[in-house]
Amino acid sequence: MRVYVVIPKKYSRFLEEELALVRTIYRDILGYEVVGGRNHKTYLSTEKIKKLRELHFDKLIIMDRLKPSQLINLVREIRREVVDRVLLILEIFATHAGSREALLQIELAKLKYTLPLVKEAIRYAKLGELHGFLGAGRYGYEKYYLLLKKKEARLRRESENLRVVREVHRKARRDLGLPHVVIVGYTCAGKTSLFNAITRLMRPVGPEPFTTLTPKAFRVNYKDVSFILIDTVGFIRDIPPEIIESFYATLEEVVESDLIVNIIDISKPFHSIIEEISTGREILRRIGAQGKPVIYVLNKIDKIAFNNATLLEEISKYIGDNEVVIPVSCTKGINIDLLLEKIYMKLNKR
Ligand SMILES: Nc1nc2c(ncn2[C@@H]2O[C@H](COP(=O)(O)OP(=O)(O)OP(=O)(O)O)[C@@H](O)[C@H]2O)c(=O)[nH]1
Ligand SMILES: [Mg+2]
Repeated sequence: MRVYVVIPKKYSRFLEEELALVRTIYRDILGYEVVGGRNHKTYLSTEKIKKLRELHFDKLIIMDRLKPSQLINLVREIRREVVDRVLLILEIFATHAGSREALLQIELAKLKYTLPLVKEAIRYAKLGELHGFLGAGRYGYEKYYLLLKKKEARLRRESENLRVVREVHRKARRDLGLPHVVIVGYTCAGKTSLFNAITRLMRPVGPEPFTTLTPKAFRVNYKDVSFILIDTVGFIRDIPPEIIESFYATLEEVVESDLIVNIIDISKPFHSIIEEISTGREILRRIGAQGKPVIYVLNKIDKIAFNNATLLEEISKYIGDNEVVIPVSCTKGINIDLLLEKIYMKLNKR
């Protein structure tokens, strides 16, 4: 499967990251380009579409959020499959889902996103176009729509059941009276590496985005306290609200935690660091987790020039004077003990 990637100008500073997102699913990238203006009907300009038609790729990936009508118009114009950034993120999630619950959440999110597309497609299907788009081939769009609606209801029920099970588990943990410490952060910041460094477990880590989709909890004993440490799904910029809501099941852990450990990859360019901190804060705010005690962990210090005090200072300044900020390296085990000590102090203060 060979793909061609279109990246909107607003992401031109994060080109490599956006391409990394694509590469988690599509290894064979024929080429990419950054586009500026937007056509409200087809997203891409007529000239661009003409040019793209000549190229030999199987799928067009647009790293932006398209309106249903734009997506469908593009499929008709390019005559090949088109995937936008939301559908791509959902595809990544689907391939990494490690539990029935995660898979359910993703399927639900995908349905929520594709139902309006199918509705839009019904209009065109009546004209005999769009044969097979979104997998509707065998049914015809109207039947397909009803089928998806039914599926959605079934998934919702199953998901609700699983949520209840999760709730029971959490309650059982709560009944132990142990505080909950949850690690959050941008995807690839090193959440699982930190979880492993503290628990001495070997949960999978990796350079590609969204390695972890099923959060894990583990009991940690430190001095005279015990707490439950929880790993989570990573943040990403412009995460669509539908996905946030679908991941509420896992983000609930964050909302109900006693302490948040917010981990940041400081080996990235400065503008990315700043943007990731603010993306993280925005998501925490959206899920209603603002105002909780936070420890900021600046990870991967082994990758930056030793004693790069200015960088650390600049980041700390951005984070805010009253916050606890600790530079660490999860893979080299630097300052993990210091972090544990800070967690200990914060928990004792409660
Ligand atoms: N050099 C260096 N690399 C690190 C450090 N911590 C993590 N990494 C690397 O960063 C990558 C991502 O680490 P993960 O622990 O999987 O990150 P994550 O935040 O759990 O990522 P997702 O689950 O995909 O959201 C891996 O390749 C790790 O080996 C560190 O302190 N130094
Ligand atoms: Mg992880």
